[in-house]
Amino acid sequence: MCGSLRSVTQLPPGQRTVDGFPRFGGPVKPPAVPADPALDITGAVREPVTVPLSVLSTLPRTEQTSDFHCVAGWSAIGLRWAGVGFAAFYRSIIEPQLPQSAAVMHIVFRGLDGYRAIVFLEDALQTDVMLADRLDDEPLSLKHGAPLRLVIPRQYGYLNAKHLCAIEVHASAPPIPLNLVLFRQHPRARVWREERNGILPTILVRPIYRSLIRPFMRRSARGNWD
Ligand SMILES: Nc1nc2c(c(=O)[nH]1)N[C@H]1C(S)=C(S)[C@@H](COP(=O)(O)O)O[C@H]1N2
Ligand SMILES: [Mo]
Repeated sequence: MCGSLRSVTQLPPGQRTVDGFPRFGGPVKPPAVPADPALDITGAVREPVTVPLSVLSTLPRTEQTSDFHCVAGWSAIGLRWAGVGFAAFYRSIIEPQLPQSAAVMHIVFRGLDGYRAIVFLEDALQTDVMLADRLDDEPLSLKHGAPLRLVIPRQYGYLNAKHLCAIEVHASAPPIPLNLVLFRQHPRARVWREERNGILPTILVRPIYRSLIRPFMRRSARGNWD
């Protein structure tokens, strides 16, 4: 009881807890994960490189327990992630590929399903941002983003890209994906500032997004995910 009380008092504005960690968004059919998964590093690098995920085992491993906040208004509490800190990955794998003059401002995380999340470098380098390959003491499931996903707990779920296959570095902001006005995502997506939408006021957006939770969850539960 004390545990749930603590979590509830720490929920960001406009969020409500859900039981467990539902799958949300993403394709109905699981993407095919290659036998030897890798990350393509592209954009403002001297030359694009392909980094096999086995390289992650050369970096220090980290663990964290954090809450997950979907922009639609549900939060999953106390997820135990394990993997590699993004800052460590950036410093030892990406930075050596940059030309000296490069001023990186944005990172694009791409998923095997074609998904793109655009994150400010400043947000991506926070100490709680991870490339996670384990959740709750199990290898990351296909449902939650195998083989590797971004965990960026202070940003809404839509920046927590699943099924990572590429990371792009950019000096200026690339165009934001998905541009129906209603769903124009906020570029920064900070949950504690309730940056839910790039255009519409929060008070209007909350009930609209909330009404989408049920249909999205129903859709996401379809397909063969286990
Ligand atoms: N590759 C990929 N990553 C994605 C998405 C997606 O559709 N494809 N949806 C995002 C959204 S909107 C949310 S809320 C979270 C949901 O993560 P979950 O399905 O593990 O609950 O994944 C995010 N990452
Ligand atoms: Mo989301």
